[in-house]
Amino acid sequence: MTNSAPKVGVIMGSKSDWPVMEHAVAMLERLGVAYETRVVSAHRTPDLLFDYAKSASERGLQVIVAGAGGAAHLPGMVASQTALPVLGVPVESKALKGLDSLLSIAQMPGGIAVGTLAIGKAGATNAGLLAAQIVGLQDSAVRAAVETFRAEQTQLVLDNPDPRPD
Ligand code: RP5
Repeated sequence: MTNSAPKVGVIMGSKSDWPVMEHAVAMLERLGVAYETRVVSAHRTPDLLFDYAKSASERGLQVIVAGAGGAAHLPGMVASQTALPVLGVPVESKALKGLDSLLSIAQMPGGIAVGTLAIGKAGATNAGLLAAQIVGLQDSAVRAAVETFRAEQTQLVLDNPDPRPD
């Protein structure tokens, strides 16, 4: 985490979600975005969820990234308690490979919005990227970091056109 006050909160329903959600954190670190991360469970710690979501804006957070698997109620319940943008990451579940998580997060009722990302690593990575893009609307250093990342990614593909292994 950086020394400045966190602008992005990365929360997840269980420690078991970390191997996926660490990719959101890695992207925020790469782009120099101040963040905090912790376990907040919709089902096991509902009072903590409410406290976290209700205090997030006044604590200076600008975006919340919430990852959960299975009956993935965390992003939607957080969104119900804050006007901050909430990005939901469906974590792969053992039984249904994350399709349950995806549908739980995506099928919000009209009026309470959650931006739903892809299942797993790609979704977590893009949640970090999208959170940085939102923060970058008001933070020119973060915006520049996003633009540099995108340019480097493009150049990497252009520099390696041969799909065969080295
Ligand atoms: C969800 O239940 C969590 O987000 C996690 O993906 C899933 C399983 O949690 P554990 O039983 O591994 O703690 O709330």
